Amino acid sequence: MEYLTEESILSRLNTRWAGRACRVLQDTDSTNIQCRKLAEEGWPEGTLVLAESQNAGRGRRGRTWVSPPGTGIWMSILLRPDCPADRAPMLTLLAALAAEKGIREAEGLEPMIKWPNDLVMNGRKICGILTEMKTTDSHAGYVIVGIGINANLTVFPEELRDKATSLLLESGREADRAEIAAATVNALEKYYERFLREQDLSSVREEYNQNLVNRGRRVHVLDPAGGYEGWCLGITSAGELQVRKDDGSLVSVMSGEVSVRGVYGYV
Ligand code: BT5
Repeated sequence: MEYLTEESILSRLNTRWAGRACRVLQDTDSTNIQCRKLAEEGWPEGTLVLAESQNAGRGRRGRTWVSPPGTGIWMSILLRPDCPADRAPMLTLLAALAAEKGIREAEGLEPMIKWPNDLVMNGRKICGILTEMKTTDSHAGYVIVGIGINANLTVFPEELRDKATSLLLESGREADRAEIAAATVNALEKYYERFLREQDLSSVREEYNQNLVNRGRRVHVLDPAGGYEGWCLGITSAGELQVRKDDGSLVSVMSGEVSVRGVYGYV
């Protein structure tokens, strides 16, 4: 196993600002927590924090993210987007697309996106994104985009065995963590600059939809106000998932409110 170092990341970046300030930690609570501390201290946009392991890795809504040492890419990047706070959730979708591209470029593998914040291979999760934001009034103050990629994990806790996987388990060979991390950050800088220009996902929508595992499939929308099923058409430029319900009506599902599952399982 190769240890991650700042040098191994920096030497693979082709960015102007993303990842240029970079910290690699050994064991930490959560890279999102550490990145947030740097944000409060005034570190610049693009600051990147990686860790070999996290003892308090987290998912959405207080869920836990399993982050054992030396096997994953557990990283967070600091963004300071000039946009209204209600547009920041789109950054989750951008990060998913960037991670998908990073993995494809670095490893030649083809994970798919499960809207809004997962990557999957063969129906199992290999990557999750956690976007956390500090708002000032209704403006996005700073945003921490946390990306967890299961690169070389070989064992998972019992409860994840049938829904999680890793690049190593899928491809049979060890993944190059520094290469994937840098390729993801390289892609993210490009997508993010387009997002800032357009203030939405119009320029990446087609690429996102091409990589969207849900597209053209039957989905079950788990809405607290009442679940329903329908056919998934893809995302809108605002990052909502378009679903055609069985009564013919078209709904735009916002991330955050609901979860989406395949009718026969996780995807
Ligand atoms: C996510 O949440 O998928 C967001 C995960 C973000 C992790 C990164 S790592 C770097 C940064 N620092 C952090 O502390 N977090 C970010 P969610 O959609 O809520 O999914 C969480 C669920 O995924 C859990 O409840 C488990 O069921 C499952 N899970 C936990 N660990 C996993 C893993 N390593 N691989 C696949 N699934 C996992």
